[in-house]
Amino acid sequence: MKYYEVNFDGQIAPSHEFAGLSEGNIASTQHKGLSANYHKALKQWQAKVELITSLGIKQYKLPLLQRPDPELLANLGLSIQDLSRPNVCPSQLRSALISASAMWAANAASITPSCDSLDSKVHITPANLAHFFHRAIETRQTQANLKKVFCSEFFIHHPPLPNHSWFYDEGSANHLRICPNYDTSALNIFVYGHDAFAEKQPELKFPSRQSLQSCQTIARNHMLRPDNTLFVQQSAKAINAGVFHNDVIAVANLNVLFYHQLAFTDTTEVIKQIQAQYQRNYPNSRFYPIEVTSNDLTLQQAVSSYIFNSQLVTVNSAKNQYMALIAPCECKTDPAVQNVLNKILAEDNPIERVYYVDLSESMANGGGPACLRLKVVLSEAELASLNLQGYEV
Ligand code: SUG
Repeated sequence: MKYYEVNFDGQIAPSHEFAGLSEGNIASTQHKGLSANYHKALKQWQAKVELITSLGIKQYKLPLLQRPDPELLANLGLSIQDLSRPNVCPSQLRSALISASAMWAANAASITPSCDSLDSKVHITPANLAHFFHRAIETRQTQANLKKVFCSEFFIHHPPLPNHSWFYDEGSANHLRICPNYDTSALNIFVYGHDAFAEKQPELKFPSRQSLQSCQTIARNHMLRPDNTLFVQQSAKAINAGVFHNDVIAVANLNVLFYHQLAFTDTTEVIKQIQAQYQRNYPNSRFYPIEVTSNDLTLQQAVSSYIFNSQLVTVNSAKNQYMALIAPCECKTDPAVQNVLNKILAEDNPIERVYYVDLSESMANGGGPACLRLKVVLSEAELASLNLQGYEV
């Protein structure tokens, strides 16, 4: 059966602003209170999805969440008018209630493909996004929307995990799949910031937004092969440098993993494990770990350029198949980042092109190209069964 990469982007809501709601997300904190431009944000996003489509990659959008959410307003005993009464609804609560944060669809859910699961179903768990209020309030509508779009017997919808730090879950932004091609069952790698039950907790100045327990629960519920699933801890250094999701420091596509040396607690060991597992499972294929060292790029440079939040896509051209990075244009300004990209292009690996996209409006809230999309691998039949009317781009 043929499988494809399918991208579902979140839509930009007219209430897009820079509210500084996400502690530990440096861009969000730095841009707090600056004026945001919805029309510019929309245009920038459109240019990105058009680029993806022009490369022959399947691209759709998810339904827009209603902001403010009428059900939540009723729950809080607030009227629309109350949103502009600071004595009733403080500005922080107002910003959270109208936040356009659902645009970052990489946090909408964990969706694992049918070729990975023991029951051959596509499994879907909406992320609880429980750490921040403005994100936690996405889950109810996101869950309903995912049920609307992924509506056939191919899909199993699980409820979001419980809203507690033991089960903090921020979706596919902390999940990587490695495999030789889309039709093959993959090595699933879940990346967590904290193990809720560990005696020794990492020394964090910023919050960890994904727990080991949520990763384990998702892998269990999604019926992933235990012998082909890894749980890997993010390094405290990375979180403390502003890596609030793993997709700020690592990106994978098929047999390529592009990551920073300080992405994980013991990156050398993690790569060794992936390499060994890959060779065992796919002896005829080569795994390409592309490591960027701290000498090449500091964590600060990685975070300010968002180089690892590029989308890494497979392009089928008339001549050949190659991979391309869809990188934020902020990567153009730092010579160290340019050196890294030029080195990748020159070396022996599948990445042959870098396309730059200007997403400054989303980037100012800590959302790069990869944050804006939920990447799902679907078979032809699963794709044909979706309810996509109105969600073409
Ligand atoms: O959760 N920013 C989002 C950015 C999410 C990026 N997604 C991925 N890395 N996959 C967050 O921190 C800021 C909103 C504000 O400050 O107005 C915000 O929610």
